[in-house]
Amino acid sequence: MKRFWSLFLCGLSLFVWAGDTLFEFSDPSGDDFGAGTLLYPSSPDFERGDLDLTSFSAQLEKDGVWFTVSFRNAVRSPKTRTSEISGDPLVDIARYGFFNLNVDIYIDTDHQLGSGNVESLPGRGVEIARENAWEKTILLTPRPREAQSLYLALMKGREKRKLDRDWDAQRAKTVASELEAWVEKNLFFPDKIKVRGHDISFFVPSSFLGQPKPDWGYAVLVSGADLEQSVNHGFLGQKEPGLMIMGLADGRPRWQFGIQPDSDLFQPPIVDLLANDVALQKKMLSHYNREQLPKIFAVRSEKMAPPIFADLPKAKLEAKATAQPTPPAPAETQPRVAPKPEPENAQKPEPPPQAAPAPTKSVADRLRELEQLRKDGLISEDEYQKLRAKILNDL
Ligand SMILES: [Ca+2]
Repeated sequence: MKRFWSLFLCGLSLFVWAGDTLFEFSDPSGDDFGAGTLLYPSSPDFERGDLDLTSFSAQLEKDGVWFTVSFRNAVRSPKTRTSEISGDPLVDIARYGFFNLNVDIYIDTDHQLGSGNVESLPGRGVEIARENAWEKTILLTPRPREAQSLYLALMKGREKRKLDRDWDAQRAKTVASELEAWVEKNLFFPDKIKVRGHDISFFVPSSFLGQPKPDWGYAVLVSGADLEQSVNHGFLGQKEPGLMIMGLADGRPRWQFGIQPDSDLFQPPIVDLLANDVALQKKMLSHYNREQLPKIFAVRSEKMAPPIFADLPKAKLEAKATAQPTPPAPAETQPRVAPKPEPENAQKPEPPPQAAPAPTKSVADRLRELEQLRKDGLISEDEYQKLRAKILNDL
């Protein structure tokens, strides 16, 4: 009889009801330094503590879930700020009450090794551990609509490069509709958002998420938001920009995260992540080499066993970057559309190229890329004209 009751209670705990708190995970304070050496941008729009995650919780509602991320500092408001690029009020582009951070949430719903995706969003420079391969991803970002179109444009670009000469108008159409369908099922960009004090809450409907189970795993990454990426012509020369994320640079730049002297520029630009101890966060973000991106493990419950890190071959650990300004790009070999479980002997990601400075683009190339951005709907007519004038100025 005792056995029956414990089985019954076990089964019961797999269900949650509207109004229930699904979970509340806490994260240590004072660890908003990535692997230990990240420095905040020198811009007054950032201060230590802004991106310091202190808890992640979820409340079940009738038709979805309200997730809440809390930070050590009160959430910074875009009110009274102006864009350094266009001079427009920041509230015009960051309309949801916050502007300087992104939170990525990768959810593992089935706990099957290798079932799901391990690739993170562009520019994160990490992958999700195969043990926690994700089925659903949520990106909380100050410009969700723009992030979604930028994501689609980036993925379309990847497919185009892959298909190369086989790319034509018909192919472009098919790829675009496949990508849209894939994004609708797998990625969500919340736009129902409440900012209160230190908290940002955001709603994710059950039409996307399904019925959440208490044993789902969550990998949560906090990064700096590059708000005006789509209008920053600096990225026009790069192969593939990140998705609304600030990268790393030497020293203490104004609009990027810096690193302490002698630390590795290849480290991921992740400022904080959900892990119940700081040592584990440092380990996850620093355990990588040229062929292996840092692996992020999901949090499932406070009592779960700590992840085990496989030894990395020592010979490959000399990956000390000196001039590569961005973290290694996710390997193109990992399929983004209709992903399949990764076989044990899957091809390793290509090592990032040796630190070669990106070639300076000609004015004509930059104008063509700008034209493409306008065509893709990533910039407004006004932004287009301003940037065009800027580029022509360089002549
Ligand atoms: Ca923290």
